[in-house]
Amino acid sequence: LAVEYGCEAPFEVEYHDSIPSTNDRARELAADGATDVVVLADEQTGGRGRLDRAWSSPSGGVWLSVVCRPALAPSRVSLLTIAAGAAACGAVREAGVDARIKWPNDLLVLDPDAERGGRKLAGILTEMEGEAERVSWVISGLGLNANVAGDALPADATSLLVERGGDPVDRRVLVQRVLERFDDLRDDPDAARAAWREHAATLGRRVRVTLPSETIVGEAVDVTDTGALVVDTGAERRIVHAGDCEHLR
Ligand code: BT5
Repeated sequence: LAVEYGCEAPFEVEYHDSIPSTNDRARELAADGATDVVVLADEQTGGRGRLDRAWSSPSGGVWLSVVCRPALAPSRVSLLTIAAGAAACGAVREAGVDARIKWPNDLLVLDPDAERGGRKLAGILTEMEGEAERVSWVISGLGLNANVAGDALPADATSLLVERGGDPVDRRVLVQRVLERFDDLRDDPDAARAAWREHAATLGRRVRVTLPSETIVGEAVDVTDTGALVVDTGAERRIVHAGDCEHLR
């Protein structure tokens, strides 16, 4: 499989058949000073989502983490989640699957019959370390259900294999496209926002965003230049930096 991928510019790729978590390995590399490195695995045995949730990562997926050192303040790091989501969504759509982004980090195949209005195809986990002024490193972790059978996934999930009627994708091409797009968008907030808006399912939708201290309900109207969601509650415009977002009917 390492041969299937090869080594792709603009990132150096470290490939693993099986690893606990590419984000954990990327953290080790970041701590050693690495940058512009991608850790890519066929299978993860301890894949992580946000808030210590588990991420199923059977063989056949695209489980990858990019280490970079952008000239960004920590408050703007969500921009990389926006860039990664837009990059992944663009690449997925080139593979013939009509996915959309649910803010901040889910790629969904929309389906009005599904419990959450769509089936989850991919998720992003962004982690960082840094000072007040500037980050030291950022890791953008992407979990994309590529050539994974439906029965190996959680009930409300889907994969490219399922959506393409059993026709596997060329993961080498897919990863190459994701990384090229991410490289184009990561230093260009305007381009990242524009690409995100183009692929977003959330804009114009009525949403409920759950924060640790409160719940905000309203219409999602935009994403800011820090990657935050702008929600119009009718009474005011709220800027939401992080949280779980649900699309309401
Ligand atoms: C995410 O978390 O969506 C971020 C997932 C990031 C995974 C990548 S894989 C490469 C890198 N290395 C890692 O260890 N992690 C990153 P969150 O929004 O918290 O969603 C987690 C929820 O998605 C779980 O609680 C399940 O309900 C669901 N889920 C778990 N595995 C899934 C899968 N393979 N496909 C779709 N949904 C899944």
